Amino acid sequence: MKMQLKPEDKKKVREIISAMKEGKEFLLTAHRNIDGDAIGSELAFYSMLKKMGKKAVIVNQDRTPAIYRFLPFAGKVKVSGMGVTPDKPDVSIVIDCGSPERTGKVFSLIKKSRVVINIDHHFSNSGFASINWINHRFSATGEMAYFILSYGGRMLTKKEAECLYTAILTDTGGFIHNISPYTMGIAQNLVAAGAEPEQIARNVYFEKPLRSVKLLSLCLNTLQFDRQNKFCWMKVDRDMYRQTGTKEEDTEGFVDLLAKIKEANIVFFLKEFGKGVKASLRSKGNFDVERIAAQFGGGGHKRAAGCYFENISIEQAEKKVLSAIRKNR
Ligand SMILES: [Mn+2]
Repeated sequence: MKMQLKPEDKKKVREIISAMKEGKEFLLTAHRNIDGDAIGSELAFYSMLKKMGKKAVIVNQDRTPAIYRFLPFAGKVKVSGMGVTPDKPDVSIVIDCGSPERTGKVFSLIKKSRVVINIDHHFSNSGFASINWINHRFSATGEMAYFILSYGGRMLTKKEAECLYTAILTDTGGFIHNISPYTMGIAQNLVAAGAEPEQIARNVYFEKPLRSVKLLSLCLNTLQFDRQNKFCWMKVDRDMYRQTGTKEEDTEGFVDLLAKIKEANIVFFLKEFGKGVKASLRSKGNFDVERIAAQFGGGGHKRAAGCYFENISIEQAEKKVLSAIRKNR
């Protein structure tokens, strides 16, 4: 299926391609608390750059979540502060990131590069780079990456198709929300290029270690409902990790379960993470959870957002999020 871009988007793709041709050493990065869209797009770009004979390194602030470690090239991803990173990258490609600060510790590396390319579909993107391709009409940055990878009739490899299919699948919540007219056409082309929907969905959604389900059972005991304001929340503390032998990453999907509660219009999930607390928020109606996350230095989309509270107890974080939601309700 032939996919057509609008002229202004085509122009951006051409600009990015020529910067990729000119560049020698690339740094690929994305937002902290990395998700499927960000990691899938990074890996696809990594493959493309390698095929072009370029040097490329992927550096992220956080470790790749376990559910994405099946992806091709996932073993190449470096976590900032660990392993060798480029001293002075020629070109940085910042993916799925509303602001450069959202890359966390990788920001200091980006600042050293000659050219910064910003590819993103978030509504609020500051246009911080030398080349900015920002368009919130795309359901995922993976869709934008698709147009770059297939530029000039370039054929995608099976591995690249798997990465981009995963990016789009996860950012649309399983091809459910934010579907643009491009989404299904691109997915069709990715399947034609070798992506296997069943195998990818199994890796991402349908395999959960027993310890994670045990953690969920403890977490569900904390479930609360604000009847008046119609929102639900639950939390995971360090003691629960200890009791079940789990880690922070074993909470994958917990917030999506919360979002299924019919009576709630807004939900949020809190977990103790490192020295602080991570919050994930979801909204079903018009309530903008990105605004809440942004108050605390986070970001995301209107209906799905997140933020991190440094050096704070889970009770304090809970109070802050509750009062922010109630104030804006
Ligand atoms: Mn995204």
